[in-house]
Amino acid sequence: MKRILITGALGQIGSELASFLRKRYGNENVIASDIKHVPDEIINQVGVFEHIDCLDAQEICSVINKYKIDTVFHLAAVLSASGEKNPQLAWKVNINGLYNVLEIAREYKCAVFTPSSIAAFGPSTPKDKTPQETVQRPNTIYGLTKVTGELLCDYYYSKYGVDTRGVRFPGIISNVALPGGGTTDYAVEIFYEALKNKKYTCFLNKDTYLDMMYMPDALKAALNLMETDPSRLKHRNAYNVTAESFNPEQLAREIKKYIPDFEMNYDIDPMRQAIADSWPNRLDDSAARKEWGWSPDYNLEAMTKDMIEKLEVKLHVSV
Ligand code: AKB
Repeated sequence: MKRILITGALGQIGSELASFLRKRYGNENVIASDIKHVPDEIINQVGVFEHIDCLDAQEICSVINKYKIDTVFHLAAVLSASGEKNPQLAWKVNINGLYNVLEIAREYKCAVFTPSSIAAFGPSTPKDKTPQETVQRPNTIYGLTKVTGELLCDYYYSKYGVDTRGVRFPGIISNVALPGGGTTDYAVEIFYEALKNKKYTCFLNKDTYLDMMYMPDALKAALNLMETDPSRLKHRNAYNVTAESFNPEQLAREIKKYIPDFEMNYDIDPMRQAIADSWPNRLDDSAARKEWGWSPDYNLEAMTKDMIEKLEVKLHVSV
């Protein structure tokens, strides 16, 4: 990787991936892009930025040309809960956007990283130690687009030799940008509410187990996979990765160690609960460990400690 383009760079992962990759490859070699325009107050922090709507192939093409891009981290996507509210938009953005990126990557010989998700699994998938290769019959539009995306990326690799790679991300927990429109968002919101108001009303049931990962591990996963010698990769699109699996009650208990009077309440959102119930409890990520050395640094305890320390500074509160 020498010249990198990130789509969806103002989103939860993109906001941190850009600075993470710039530290490694140099500021001028990482181009951030998004359909949104950069708010004036953060324009100086964003670095090289271009406006790209991934549904406009011409816009992608001209940026790839302008900066001689050789690797695309294609993050622009509509997440699970937003997708159920507007399935047509989710299909358009997640599938047509990816198709445009892959076609341009074929023409300009770019490598492509595309995140898949635990959403690529469905109710008939084994819930525990979910294998790398197993039943994939999701029942959300987001999940459908993720399975289709995995297959499309594999197709571009085998048919055209495009160097496509991806991971099935779990819920990502971070303290920089908020997630938007996901089912796992509770695991981020809870920290902000705990620190600001000492209480949180969770939209998922207390015993809903889901895979989760702290942002530093997610960034490491994307980078390590893209830097691995291609001869080691057998599964490409896309690798199961996880760092921790917990339910809302366990997360609340961990937060209470720092904020003893934190109060957790529940007001279940049937739509998001149904999505969460259709996803695995915990993935088996042994293929990623074996093929490119995946190994997370943060578990529930270490992640909670770091989130609280970072958010205390960001929100100007102390526990
Ligand atoms: C979502 O909840 O939609 C995402 C995901 C697990 O892909 N965070």
